[in-house]
Amino acid sequence: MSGKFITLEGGEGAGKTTCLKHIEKLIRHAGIDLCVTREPGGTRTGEKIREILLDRGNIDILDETELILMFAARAQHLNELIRPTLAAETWVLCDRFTDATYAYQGGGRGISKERIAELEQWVQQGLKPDLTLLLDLPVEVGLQRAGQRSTPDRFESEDVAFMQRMRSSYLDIAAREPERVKIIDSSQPLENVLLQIDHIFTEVLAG
Ligand code: T5A
Repeated sequence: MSGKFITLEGGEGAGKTTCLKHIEKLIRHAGIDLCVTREPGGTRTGEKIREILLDRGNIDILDETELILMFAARAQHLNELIRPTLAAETWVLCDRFTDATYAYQGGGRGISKERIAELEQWVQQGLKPDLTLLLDLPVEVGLQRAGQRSTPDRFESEDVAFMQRMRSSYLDIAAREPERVKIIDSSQPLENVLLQIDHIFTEVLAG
């Protein structure tokens, strides 16, 4: 037996922070032990790598460096936190995971899926989320929402074309893996978004 590994994905301004808190509440109310974490980050070393990746001042980071740093943080996260937690039969709820790499570094930056898959295989050794919720909304709506927050980080500063490619990549993954990846229409008002999540979790928590 092992805990369930659940990930939350979406473009900029999709409402992940808000939805993550709601999912956390649903799982804890069901009496299930839960660890909430995020990528890039989740460990001491991973959080240091996150700082490098998000810092807008780091304009010289190569696409390859960015990709490798994502997987470096992920290797640390898997070994230090995710695998031991799942082995202890505790569920893991992770804010972004490898689908984000396919969407941002693959779709956004144009790195080939094959290259990403090589690193995925090496670092994850077949471990994948049991369930992924993809908060999907038109790029313009997301950017408008995200724009109401503080200064944009290195990824939030990318242009609309980057965001469109990132969204398409996410939707491609969902189309290829409909059992694992559930699309949530997050362009809806928040109460409707949370209802869609409730609907999915009624089944997850019953099973
Ligand atoms: N990254 C990450 C990669 O490039 N590759 C990888 O492999 C990985 C793992 C950091 C960055 O790293 C990149 C992608 C990211 O750019 P992050 O910290 O998850 O990842 O960054 P953000 O996308 O910025 O995520 P946040 O959780 O900070 O914010 P969200 O999803 O943008 O959402 P949130 O909840 O802050 O909502 C934005 C605003 O919209 C409102 C909220 O109140 C808030 O003001 N809102 C709504 N308004 C109306 N209707 C709704 N339904 C609403 N839902 C939320």
